[in-house]
Amino acid sequence: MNTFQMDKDWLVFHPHPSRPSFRPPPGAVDAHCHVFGPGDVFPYAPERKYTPCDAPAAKLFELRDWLGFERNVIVQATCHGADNRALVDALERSHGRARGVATARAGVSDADLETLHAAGVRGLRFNFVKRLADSIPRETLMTLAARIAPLGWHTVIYFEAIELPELYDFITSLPTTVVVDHMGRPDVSQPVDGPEFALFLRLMREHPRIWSKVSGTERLSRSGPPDYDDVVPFSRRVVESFPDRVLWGTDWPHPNLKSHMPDDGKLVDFIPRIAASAELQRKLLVDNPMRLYWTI
Ligand code: 0GY
Repeated sequence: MNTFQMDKDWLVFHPHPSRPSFRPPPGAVDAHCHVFGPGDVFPYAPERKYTPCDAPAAKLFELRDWLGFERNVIVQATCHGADNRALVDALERSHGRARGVATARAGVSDADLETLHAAGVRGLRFNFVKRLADSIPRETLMTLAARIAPLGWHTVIYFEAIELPELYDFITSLPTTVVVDHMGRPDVSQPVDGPEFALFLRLMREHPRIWSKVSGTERLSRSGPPDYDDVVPFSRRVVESFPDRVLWGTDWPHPNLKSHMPDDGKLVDFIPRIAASAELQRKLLVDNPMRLYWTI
């Protein structure tokens, strides 16, 4: 029996995504997705801000195959706190076809980090989205980043655009490669050439160690499905300006979406609209994630 009841307004992932018309290039990586539970095997964290539906590894790998991807990067979500067991289990079940981004607290031992590395973890995620995670002192995060740097790991950062001015110096002083989730969550009702997104583009332009995921389309869009037109100029700008530092992911199982649940096949069909050439698509889906996750 599952002891965890998902939140009443929780939207469950799409049961039958369509087969995408766009065929990802051979070796494509879905570089932002999660596994949840199952809660009766891998309990959700007491400090979580939401209780999701279970979204186990087997379902994720079914989706990977259906959409035409070969690999996944599984990102620890806040509902599991710093308990990475569900993530590690999924990595083991992937037989080398998944890498992970974990969450750790100050007390993590070197042996724990080495165990995570052996399982396929290559980064730590710092979550600054206030509705998702309690704040952790910057010094603690900086110390963690300094500890993972020698392992060749990177830092994944999740924040809202409005927080960027305050986070800017912290992000740029991290001693690792930094990957920003969902382009720093821009407000896409503002112009792509407006001051808010300009700051994000400046961050990327002036700091070659900073990468961006051009994922989260369904999350950022105000115009909504099926076309998510308002996100296109933002994602396109990032892909075309920084073709060697971008990653794409489904964001399955789409935690905390309240308005609609996307059809993952349609999200894959969005890719050619933001990466128009075969070369950009190969960098986004194959070369970049392989370099970051499979060469160390
Ligand atoms: C995402 C988004 C969300 C959730 C989490 O760790 C998490 O709980 O990342 C969100 O609610 O925006 O894309 O991973």
